[in-house]
Amino acid sequence: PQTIYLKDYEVPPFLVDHTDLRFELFEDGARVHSTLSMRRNPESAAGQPLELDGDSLELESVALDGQALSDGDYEATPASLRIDSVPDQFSLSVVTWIRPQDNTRLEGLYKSSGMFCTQCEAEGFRCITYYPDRPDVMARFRTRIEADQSRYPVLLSNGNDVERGELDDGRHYAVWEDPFPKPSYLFALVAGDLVEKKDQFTTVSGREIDLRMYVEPRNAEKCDHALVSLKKAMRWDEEVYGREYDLDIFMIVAVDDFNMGAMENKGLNIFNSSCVLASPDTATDMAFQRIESIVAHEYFHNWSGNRVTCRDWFQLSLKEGFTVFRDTQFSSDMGSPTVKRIEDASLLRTAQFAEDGGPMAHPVRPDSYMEISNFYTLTVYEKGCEVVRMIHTLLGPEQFRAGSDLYFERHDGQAVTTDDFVRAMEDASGRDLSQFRLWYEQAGTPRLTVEDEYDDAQGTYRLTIHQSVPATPGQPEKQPQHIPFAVGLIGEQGKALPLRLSADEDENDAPTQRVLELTGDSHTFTFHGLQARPVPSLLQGFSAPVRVDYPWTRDQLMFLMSHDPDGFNRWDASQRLASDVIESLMHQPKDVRTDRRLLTAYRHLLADRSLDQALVARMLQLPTVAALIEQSETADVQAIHEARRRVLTELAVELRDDLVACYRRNQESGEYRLEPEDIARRALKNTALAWLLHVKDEEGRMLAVKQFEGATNMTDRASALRALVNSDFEGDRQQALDRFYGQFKEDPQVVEQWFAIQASSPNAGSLAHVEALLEHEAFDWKNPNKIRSVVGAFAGQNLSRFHAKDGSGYRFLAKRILALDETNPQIAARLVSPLTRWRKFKNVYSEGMKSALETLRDKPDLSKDVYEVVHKSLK
Ligand code: DPP
Ligand code: ZN
Repeated sequence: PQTIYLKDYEVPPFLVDHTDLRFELFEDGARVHSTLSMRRNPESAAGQPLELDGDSLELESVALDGQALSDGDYEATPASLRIDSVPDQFSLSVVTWIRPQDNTRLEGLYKSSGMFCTQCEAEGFRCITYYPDRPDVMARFRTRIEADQSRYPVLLSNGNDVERGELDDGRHYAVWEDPFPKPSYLFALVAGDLVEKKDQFTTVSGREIDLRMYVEPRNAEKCDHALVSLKKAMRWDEEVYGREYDLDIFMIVAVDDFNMGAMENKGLNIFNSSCVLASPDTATDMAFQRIESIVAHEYFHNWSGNRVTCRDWFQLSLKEGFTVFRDTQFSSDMGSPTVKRIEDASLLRTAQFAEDGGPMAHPVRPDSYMEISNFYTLTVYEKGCEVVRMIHTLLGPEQFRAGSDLYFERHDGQAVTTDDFVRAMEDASGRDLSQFRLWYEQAGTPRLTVEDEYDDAQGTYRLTIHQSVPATPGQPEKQPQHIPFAVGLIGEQGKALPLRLSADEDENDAPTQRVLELTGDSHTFTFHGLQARPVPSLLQGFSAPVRVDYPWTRDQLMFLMSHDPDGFNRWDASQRLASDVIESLMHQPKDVRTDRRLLTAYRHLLADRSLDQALVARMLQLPTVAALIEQSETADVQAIHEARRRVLTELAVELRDDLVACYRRNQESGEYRLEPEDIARRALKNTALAWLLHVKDEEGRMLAVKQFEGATNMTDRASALRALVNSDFEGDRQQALDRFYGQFKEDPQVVEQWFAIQASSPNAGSLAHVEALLEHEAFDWKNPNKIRSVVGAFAGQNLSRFHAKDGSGYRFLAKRILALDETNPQIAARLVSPLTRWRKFKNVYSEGMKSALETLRDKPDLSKDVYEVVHKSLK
């Protein structure tokens, strides 16, 4: 496969003013009539031939300005259509035949549970018709859909519904017109037998917007949460960013078979069912929160993505990084900001840091790719979000808002670059972000090494910070980056001390948090007027996506856990302390006990009613095996898993009574409410339950069974099930699994949870059991959610089983990827990811991982998706 480079970007030789589509949908295929009003781009070199993108297309006819062309006038393959000589302005009409029914890649137009739907980002539109399928070609679309009326009563596309009518043979049609020019990746079509849920939103300027959600009839009761979330997001975007919705209707459709989480098509968002449908009986608190944030994310794209879009796919983070930032701000405003920050930072520190340290490491703005689908990554999304967050930190909220206003005003209707975004921020604020741009250009996670020195006689405290950015593939040398480093100093009584950077600064004017700006290899900051050596609270709020090394003592970490005014750093201290304790137990004889201090810290936490209980629930979670792997130099997964289990066992045994008390205190009765206090209460209670079952506590077992049977919501039911599945109570485990399946087998979203709970369990999820799940009646290789909930959960979350020393987990994964590569290469390529970091592991693992990658490499006709990941990983 070919590598595409950012440096080769050229403006499109032809532009499309108007795209007129007519779809005839049938049971054995679909005929697509497209008429494009095109003209040469005045900014492009003259005389270029017309070349359109295609993918797996069967051409039926071509006409130029109404004149049918014959074979010699053009060159057509399933992947391209070329006409050497065209006038400066013309209309091109093309008819293609496609087979949505056989489309297992789920790109372009395909069928899912009997309905037609589309996924065009990034390059799916070319699977529908020949087109200049690139985001910098923006056209006004008019779409006519024709289909059987009884099978497909609902016919949807982007924009406004302008005409409908009946046709012969029981068929009907609908015409949709989108007044906003858009790139082809934002095109969408849906045809199916769906129920409509209606709602309304009045915009800030008083316009009435029709909100409509379309789902299969069995899901009619699962729409409320998405609609409520949508209205909250619409209001929030007006209030916080001054963005008003622009069309008269906004539609959301849920489909079961979907490669991504959701898609922001203009006016017609299409969602993976698991990211939009919810009721208290079927969705957990986590699912409710995820849905709220994804609905908001897709809605926010209407401005950050659709009105202003990307010039090319190297700029993907322009819309994704900014939109993720917007959705994290939104979620933070809707719930607990500290907990939201902890969730985002843990994902970044485990998964994104891993990506940044592996063979697929790439900058937030990549400079090359073979298959763009492989670049919908944690780096582009999550690190991209952190980069925008740092701009927000450096500029402050007012100037950031001014920059965002300027960006939207300046670029509305355009396809632009991340550099245009940064420039708008600079122009609005007067700040120079030239060095800051390295965040978009350099891959790898910067490492900060911090040293300190206290001078008793002077009453000064000096912090010296060194930065280094590691080498990554293709980038051996790095320059220092511009890093906002938020710090505080905590005094003896747990008081946040004033940070005086000079001796003359008045104590009362000095803030207790400062954002130090690091730009060079090393900096020293001196703080004045300190009576005693303080404890530093570093990188407060995780102010930059970097690693921090500082030789904290366990006593200092204990101190920060109970005193740091920065909630994020309290959690961080708990994780550092627990990691340190776990790591020190690795390879130690079995009779070496866990440091008592960890026990004391957890006992205090369990009893602490003054702290945000959602934060307490988070702090009680031991670092995951994935996080511990990421923190180690060369990982020994089994040793990590064992040491973590030992610590968990000891904590649970010693704190047994505290856990039971915590459980009982947080046991709720009464109606299910999705308020932060209730969510925190359930989280705490269910953590306590999981710990009790981990040590086979009899009372815990009784509580779990009772909770499982009496649960009034899925959070409690699934948590009890998970606790039983992760326990050694094998009889109860099986009974609960059977009852759960019996009760929910008609509901795919719940069955996916049932699969994932088993596949990710170190106890229940043996390889043999996971293989058996693949044979289960509810498993379906055509459905990405099922694949993710069994194969993905096993390889991504059941790390002690996946990394079996005999290599069986790796061989299992490779075999499944090989089969999937034939049907859905995008999903196949994602599943390679757990193997890519083989160099991070001890030989006993890495050899097996590498040999699994070699098995993949040796398959003939590998898709370019899998090819790219495998070849880069073996390099
Ligand atoms: N639908 C995906 C997202 O919103 C890709 N744009 O991130
Ligand atoms: Zn997005």
